[in-house]
Amino acid sequence: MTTIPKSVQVASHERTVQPAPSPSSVVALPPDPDHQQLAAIARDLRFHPGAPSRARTLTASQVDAYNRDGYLTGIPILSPSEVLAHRSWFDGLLERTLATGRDSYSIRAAHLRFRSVHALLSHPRILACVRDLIGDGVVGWGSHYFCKLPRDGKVVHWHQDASYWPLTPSKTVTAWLAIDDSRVENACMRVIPGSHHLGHLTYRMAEDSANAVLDQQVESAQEFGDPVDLILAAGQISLHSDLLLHSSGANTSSLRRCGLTLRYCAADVRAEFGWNAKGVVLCGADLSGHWTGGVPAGDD
Ligand SMILES: O=C(O)CCC(=O)C(=O)O
Repeated sequence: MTTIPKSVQVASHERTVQPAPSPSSVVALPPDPDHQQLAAIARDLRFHPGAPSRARTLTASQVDAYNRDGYLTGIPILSPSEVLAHRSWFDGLLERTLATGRDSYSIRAAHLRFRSVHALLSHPRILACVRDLIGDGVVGWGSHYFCKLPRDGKVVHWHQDASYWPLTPSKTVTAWLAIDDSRVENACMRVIPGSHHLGHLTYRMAEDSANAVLDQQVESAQEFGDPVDLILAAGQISLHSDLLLHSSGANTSSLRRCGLTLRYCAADVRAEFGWNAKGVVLCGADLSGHWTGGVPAGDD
């Protein structure tokens, strides 16, 4: 794997209101495609189920549940001391980010900039779960902190991740790692079980851009089912399919709610618009050499 030089620009895959932060080490990637560009490429946006009979770390019934519901939750990954250490490193990063005028949702593609985040993206326990869902060849291509500050008022509208991404087929899964405890009161993520079977849903652009973290909104999402709150203790993950409808409300509490999204796809997924430069092969092989992301040199 190659080491990424400092001072190049990171493009984000998720459309937030603000661009990515630009402290010292930033990595050059092409800009995100807009919605017309995405609509113009052929994508296979269908759910691709995991194989319960091949599960090694998850149980076969967990893989069945993931296939049925589109998510799993409450999986322990980091010990209390490990999560404390990562939180205290992140607190410093957040402080530096806010000091540059960026917001608490602007730290993206962090695995290409920070060794600590690359280490979480390649965490053996997370990878073992992901492998059970998408197969042996696993590429880690995204990492984005969704950090809801106390009373910050921002919402994540109902959306499907795959809708934003120039990736095909949609064999991707997100591990949402709780950096803080994530509860209903501090606006944990919510999902609509089974909605990943509905294909690519119609969305509109969010009108409240000052309060919306992402710019797509699937209207009347709750007609597709009753939302489930994903309550997590710090150090646990949930896993969700790229087609699952999910959202989170405004944090009206005095407690911060930070989660790190770690994005994975199967090695046979193809990326357009240069997104292959974000992906690092973590398990198995990418014989085609499509994914060209590297390991950052350090943590600043
Ligand atoms: O953390 C949140 O509230 C939303 C996360 C999200 O939208 C995602 O994982 O794609």
